[in-house]
Amino acid sequence: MIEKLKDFIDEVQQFTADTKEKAEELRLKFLSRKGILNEIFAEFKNVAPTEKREYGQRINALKQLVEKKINEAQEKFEEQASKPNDLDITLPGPNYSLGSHHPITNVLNEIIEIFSRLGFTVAEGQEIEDDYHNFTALNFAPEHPARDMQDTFFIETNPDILLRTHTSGGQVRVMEKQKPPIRVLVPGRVFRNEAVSARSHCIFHQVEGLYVDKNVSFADLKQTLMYFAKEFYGEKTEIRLRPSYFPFTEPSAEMDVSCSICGGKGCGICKNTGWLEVLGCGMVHPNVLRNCGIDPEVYSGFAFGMGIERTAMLRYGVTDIRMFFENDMKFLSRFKL
Ligand code: 2NL
Repeated sequence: MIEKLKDFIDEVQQFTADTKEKAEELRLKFLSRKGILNEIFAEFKNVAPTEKREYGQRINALKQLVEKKINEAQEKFEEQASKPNDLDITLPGPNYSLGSHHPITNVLNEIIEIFSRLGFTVAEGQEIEDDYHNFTALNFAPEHPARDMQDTFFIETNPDILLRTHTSGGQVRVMEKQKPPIRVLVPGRVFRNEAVSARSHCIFHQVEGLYVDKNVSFADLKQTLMYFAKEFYGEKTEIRLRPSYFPFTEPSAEMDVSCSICGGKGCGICKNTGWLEVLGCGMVHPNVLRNCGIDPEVYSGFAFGMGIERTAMLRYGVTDIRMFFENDMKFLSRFKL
């Protein structure tokens, strides 16, 4: 009997709990209800009276040894769990991933910054406009094709309310409220009922500018836009004005800048012309001034408008306008500063 106990003590002494499972195995084998220790205690009554004392001492020693081994193992595992030994707390933490402005915001801010140096301030119109501010005040004839459902999104229940097709209604509202001199930029989202493709979208952004005062001339228009072109597209940029037509300006023009990609020599971007069309402009039509309560005999003005997506495509070499609306993280992260 005593020999058997000695063997168990040897066995437990040699035991090292390298896994939780092994420690649990040891506990089950010795300490559970049907475990070895209970078995040995049950044998106690059969032990010869002379051996009872030694037998009892060895049982206690075995029990304490098993408990000690299990406690040691538990402490070791707890320590490992709370302090994984591969964690180096002196290493720098992961970098925060900073967001960035949308490329449309970047380009718009740059345009605003340039014109603000010439005294232009910013006004915001409203995306939901009425027919008067979007068309009538701007000298659109009653049957003008832009008023067609095909081109403009109207509110179904009220054909007088629509999604603005340009930001000009914003300038009309400024002229209604404010006396000249007026120098204002109106940026914003505009809507056209058109098929979406790589080159055009039914939603896009525009920035328009308006300057009204006494003696504002076409020369002022040209000089202002040339300053903008050189600031935005580069010092060496040249401009050219071609005659055009808008209901709200007379005369009207389109402005081209010398191609900033090839320097005017001709390339794929400017389709070998050396020129890029960047904005429309003109002298504010007398009817428009009159509609806004400004006397065209006393005041004159110029106005211009440009598409921001178009401008951003040129600036960043983006070939599909739809990329600006997809919120594709790979695309957007290209514009981190
Ligand atoms: C373009 C052309 C243009 C205007 C916008 C304007 C506004 C008022 C009066 C007169 Cl209130 N004109 N705006 C003038 C000429 C051209 O935009 O191609 N935009 C993308």
